[in-house]
Amino acid sequence: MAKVFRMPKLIITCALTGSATSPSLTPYLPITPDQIADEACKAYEAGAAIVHVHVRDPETAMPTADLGIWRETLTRIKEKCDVVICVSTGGGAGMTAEERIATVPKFEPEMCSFNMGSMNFGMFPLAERIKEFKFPWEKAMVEMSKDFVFKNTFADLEVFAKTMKKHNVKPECEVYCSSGLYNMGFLIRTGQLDLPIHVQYVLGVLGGAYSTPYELMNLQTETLRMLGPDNYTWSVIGIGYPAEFRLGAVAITMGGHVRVGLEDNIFLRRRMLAKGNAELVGKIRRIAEDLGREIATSDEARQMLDLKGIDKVKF
Ligand code: KMH
Ligand code: ZN
Repeated sequence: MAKVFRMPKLIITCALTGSATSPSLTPYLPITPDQIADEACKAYEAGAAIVHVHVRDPETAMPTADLGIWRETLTRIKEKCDVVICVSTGGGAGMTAEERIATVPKFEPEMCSFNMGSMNFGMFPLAERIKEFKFPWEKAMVEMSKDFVFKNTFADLEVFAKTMKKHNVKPECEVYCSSGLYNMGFLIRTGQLDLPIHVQYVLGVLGGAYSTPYELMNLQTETLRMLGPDNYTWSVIGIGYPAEFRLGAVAITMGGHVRVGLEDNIFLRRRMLAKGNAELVGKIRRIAEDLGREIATSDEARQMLDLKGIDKVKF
């Protein structure tokens, strides 16, 4: 008889605001440190164990690397709830690698994102969907993405990996297509990344792999071949609607974990905006429970991902 595969509890991550989501697309995008902290705690109460954080300038809503705004945001989230905070090192268009990694030595969070290579990152097709831009920088940012390279060279990867290791911050390896996996393999082989690692497949970016179950299966199968079953945990992001929920359901069925949130998708249903991150978390939670998968608390996620704990952060 076939062995019954006992699945781990599901870790739901919620990506609260991002840098690529234009504020003109939805009025529900959190902007200020207070709004982001509120959304983090609502997402936590809805079932998210981890929140993935970017910050924005409270006046202009533009993604920023300002460490004062970062500190305010991280402190407020920590004061309000016990969610795991995963800080973005992907940043936003125009930020240097130095600006993107600066939060790691400064705040030593439990987790941070770690993007596994350079790539095109096109948001320009969105320009046609936005009739009126709320902020002047938005149009330029969307259009410039046609000629933008998301730069994560081997030199950048080396600096990022060293900094994360030195400050004991668990990387979440963002893999957008198979080249990211092989870059990750190189970092592991050369001792720059330690096993077990946590991989986040990001599917549906224009410049990366499509957001279909086949791409997810391919990447996950290749990771398994490279690392073996005990050396990694994995999660998926499906960009846009319905990919966020469809790929989430596939990952839930396969024993992986899921990320949702306004950074990746703004719709709860076809043509219906989510009125906040908690609605997106609530929906994936319901799907998971209907499929028989239990939800992990933040402390269970800390244990599963071997995180150092919130008492060890510097904010
Ligand atoms: N915005 C997503 C497509 C990061 O912040 O490091 C990927 C992401 C990267 O979340
Ligand atoms: Zn991000």
